[in-house]
Amino acid sequence: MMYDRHNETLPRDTLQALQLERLQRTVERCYATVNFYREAMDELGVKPQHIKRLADANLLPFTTKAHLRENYPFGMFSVPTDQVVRIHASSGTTGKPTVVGYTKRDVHVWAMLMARSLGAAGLGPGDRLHNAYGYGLFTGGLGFHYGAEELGLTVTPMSGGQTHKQIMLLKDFEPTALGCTPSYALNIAEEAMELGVDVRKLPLRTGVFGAEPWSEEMRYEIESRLGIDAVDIYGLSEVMGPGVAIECVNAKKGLHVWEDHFLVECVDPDSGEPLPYGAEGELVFTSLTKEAFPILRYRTRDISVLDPAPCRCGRTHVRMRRVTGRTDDMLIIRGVNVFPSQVESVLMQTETLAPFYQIEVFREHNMDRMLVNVEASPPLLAQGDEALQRVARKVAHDIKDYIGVSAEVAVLRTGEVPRSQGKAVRGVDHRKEK
Ligand code: DLL
Repeated sequence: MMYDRHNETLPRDTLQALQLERLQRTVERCYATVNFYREAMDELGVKPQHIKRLADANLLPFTTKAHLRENYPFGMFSVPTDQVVRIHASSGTTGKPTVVGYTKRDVHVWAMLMARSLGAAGLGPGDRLHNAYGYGLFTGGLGFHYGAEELGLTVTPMSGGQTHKQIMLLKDFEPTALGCTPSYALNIAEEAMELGVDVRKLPLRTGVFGAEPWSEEMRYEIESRLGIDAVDIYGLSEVMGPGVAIECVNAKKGLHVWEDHFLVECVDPDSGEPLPYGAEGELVFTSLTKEAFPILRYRTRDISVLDPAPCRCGRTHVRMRRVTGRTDDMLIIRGVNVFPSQVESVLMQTETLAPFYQIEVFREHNMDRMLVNVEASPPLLAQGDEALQRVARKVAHDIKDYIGVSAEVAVLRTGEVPRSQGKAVRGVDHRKEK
């Protein structure tokens, strides 16, 4: 497999010609080998030969998580299972997980795209990656692992958890890069401080964080606590895993979507109609090179905006704005749409707070009530209860001001908000409990 790094800077018309050719092959493959796609396309009266331009992608059926569940476990595979060398599955909070498969070539393409992603984050041979993404059915651990090896980094396959041990290895192995969720990075930073280890003094210089939404304010918090550059990496198992898109360390402004391997669209989450560049909507991905598990127009439920403006790094691939949240995570509070990341932005701008928070929503007497639990920083704690309440009132006021929703704010003591080992649970909606 060629490394195809030159694809990162292809002129857009050349890139789009490549996309069209790959899209046509993918659609043919899906129609010929996956019953679900053949039936869905027949129902819409679409044949592979109808795809003549990239814009014709919107003739194709959408794929949703429900479709994947209905075809559990291997019904969406496009190759006999003896050609599948790897299986991953996304956890799924209820019921059966979503299962994805990879051929040998798929694993290789993924490794190459992850290598490309880590390269965009400024890493290269000689760097050492401490990989604290979970290994297992989750794509984070192995996705980073193969990509880092492909790029020639030294990888420590630490996986998540055992935070004290993580800190010992960060000190002793002197990695230059850290991979984990942003919430876990903060957990590590906090425990390191408790153990008297100043991470800022270690050789660590880059963090590649993703798998959950995080705000720009959270980036500053992480960068200053760990003394590193923090870049945002995006991906999802249904489309491949980590490495679908990443910020370049040069600009840290929007994530380049590797368009030679994925066709990305942004659609209206309600109507499914494609939106123009610059409009906020739901990301939809079509794989262009996958063999075992090709996917057409997957509805991610992730909200973002696409920006085709040239980037100072020279890459020509479209950038997606950091994902502020999933439509599933959006809390509707008295008719106002609230993403946890919006609350996070307000909290992180309050200097006296620590970066640990969780939002709870209740319904009482037919009224929604939002409670924001957030921890005080040690200096604020030292000032006593009166000070905590003053900050709580100020934050409630700011939330009302910026987001337009009334919230109660509880400023708590260190350790009172649950710590994350992987993907943090930011919103707990008690209204859904029976
Ligand atoms: O989280 C893959 C991944 C691993 C990405 C490691 C980055 C780093 P899933 O478990 O299938 O795959 O979850 C995918 O996580 O649809 C988003 O809602 C969310 N997500 C992933 N990356 C980001 C990010 C991995 N950078 C789901 N910002 C996606 C916001 C993200 N949300």
